[in-house]
Amino acid sequence: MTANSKPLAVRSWDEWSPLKSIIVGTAANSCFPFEHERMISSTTTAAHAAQFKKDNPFPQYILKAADKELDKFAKVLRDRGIEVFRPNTVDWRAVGGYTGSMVRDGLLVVGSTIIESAYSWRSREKEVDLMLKDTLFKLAEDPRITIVRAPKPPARETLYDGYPEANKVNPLNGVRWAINNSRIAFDAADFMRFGNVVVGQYSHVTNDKGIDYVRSHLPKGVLLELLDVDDPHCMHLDAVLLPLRKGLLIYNPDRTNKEALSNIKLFDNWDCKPFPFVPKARSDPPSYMTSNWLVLNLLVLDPHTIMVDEYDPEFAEFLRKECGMEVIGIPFRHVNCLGGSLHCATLDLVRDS
Ligand code: ABU
Repeated sequence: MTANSKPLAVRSWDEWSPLKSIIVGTAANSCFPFEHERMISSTTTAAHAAQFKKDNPFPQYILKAADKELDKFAKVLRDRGIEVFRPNTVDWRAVGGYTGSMVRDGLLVVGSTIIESAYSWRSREKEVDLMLKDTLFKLAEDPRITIVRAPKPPARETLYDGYPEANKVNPLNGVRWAINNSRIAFDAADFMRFGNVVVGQYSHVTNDKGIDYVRSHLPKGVLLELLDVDDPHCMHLDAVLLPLRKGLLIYNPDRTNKEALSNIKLFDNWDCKPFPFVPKARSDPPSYMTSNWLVLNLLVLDPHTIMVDEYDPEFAEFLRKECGMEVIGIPFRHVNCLGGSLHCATLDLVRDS
């Protein structure tokens, strides 16, 4: 087989086509991220804000249990014939970093183009390099794969300068974004893939320059559409939208609605269903930085199969009965403590479409 006839190790255009290869995060050594006070108050849970300080690892019992959950998740995927890569183990405390568990946030894969996040959280600046130098960067040596590395951020952080005048507000709720527009900033998880359309949102970590930058690096023919999202703690689109297959989407009715979705032409002929219940409260183990809407943060394996957190059996039943999905439940409560659920903790590399 010549290099050019080898199947591409990175090719994934949407969130639902049959999954063939994926990265599953690791929890070991994760620390509370240490960021500007305005960022912490905008994106984390007020009751836990004091824990977001320098050199503060998450409790060991949470990290151990989270790694067990992630290992089990990886095994279930492997048992189904999906290739699973795991990140390097990193001493996050030693490097002033955060975690290896939320791999979705750092890289946006659109086809065979990988766009690295220009993180506004400086604790995440080296995350992708440290976690993935032995996996993703090796795969990306194939010249058919384009890897767009993050622009180097300035030595002195400028994103918090000039507040409040320099910061825009979210027009839907009047909440001022935590960051200004002085440099490119975005998290990959503020974007979701729908084939030749990527849907994105502004958030406390994604600004105008970030949106323009992502748009300019998308593969030819892929359009970026923006969704206004009504969430005072706005950060990441994958607890707002859950596409199950082409034409079928569950949305978070607290943050968006049919009218906002109808501004995106792609959804013209889609069945967009609101999440049908009040999501269950999550407090033990603690939700340091996430909402109950993690219930939507799930991994679709193919257009008729989805992996869910076994904590939400009511929603699992809805997905089975009303959406025709086979549902595979796994425990994930301790991974949730670190900032996300099954979608956040993964990065799909290959989906057959
Ligand atoms: N990182 C996803 C968090 C989204 C949410 O808590 O609603």
